[in-house]
Amino acid sequence: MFEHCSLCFRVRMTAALKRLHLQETVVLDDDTDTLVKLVGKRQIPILMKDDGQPMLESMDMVRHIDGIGEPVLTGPERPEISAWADVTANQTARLTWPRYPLLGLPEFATAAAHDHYIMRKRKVLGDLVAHRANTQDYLRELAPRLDELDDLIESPQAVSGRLSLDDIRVLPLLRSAAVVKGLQFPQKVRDYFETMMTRIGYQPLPAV
Ligand SMILES: N[C@@H](CCC(=O)N[C@@H](CS)C(=O)NCC(=O)O)C(=O)O
Repeated sequence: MFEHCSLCFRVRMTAALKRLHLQETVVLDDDTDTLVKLVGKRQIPILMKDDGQPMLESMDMVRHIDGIGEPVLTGPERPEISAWADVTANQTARLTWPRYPLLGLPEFATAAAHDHYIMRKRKVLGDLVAHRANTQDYLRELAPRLDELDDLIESPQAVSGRLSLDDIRVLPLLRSAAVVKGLQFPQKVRDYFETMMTRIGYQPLPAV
């Protein structure tokens, strides 16, 4: 996993909700070899099951972990939440990707790993510094999205009323968005974020 990766956080939060131990290994951003050795390609997250078999899709990993013992993600799922998550993940990338390498995260612990990330993200998004300079514009554009979520949240304990895959879709995106210093969550979004992070026992990432 990478510490900054929201898809990895889906898996981590599921294990935490289930009070199951998940042995986490953060790889350096340029450590493609380890990933290729495990699954034949560069992809994150990878879950190595207890039987030694790897899994590659984060939602499959979530379902697998939730299926151990009594499931907890049994509440309703709403198409509006999936749609919100799809749009928001695209919209927040230009705010979050340029910030991750500033947070002192373990996947960027060497200069080579750090530069590897910068180079590969620059290919997708363009100049990361220029994106950081546009922060205020991007935050203005994101505000209606957060208001939309505020209207959709049914409870601080579960976005759709009872814990479900909807929480797995939403919470990791909020954790990522919260790396933007100055980003204000609307009241219900803030309550939901704080309640859920406390429940799973994770601190937010630093904000810059
Ligand atoms: N559908 C996969 C997508 C996984 C994925 O896109 N992972 C990204 C990281 S967020 C990745 O491996 N990117 C390649 C890279 O980091 O070089 C899942 O949900 O697990």
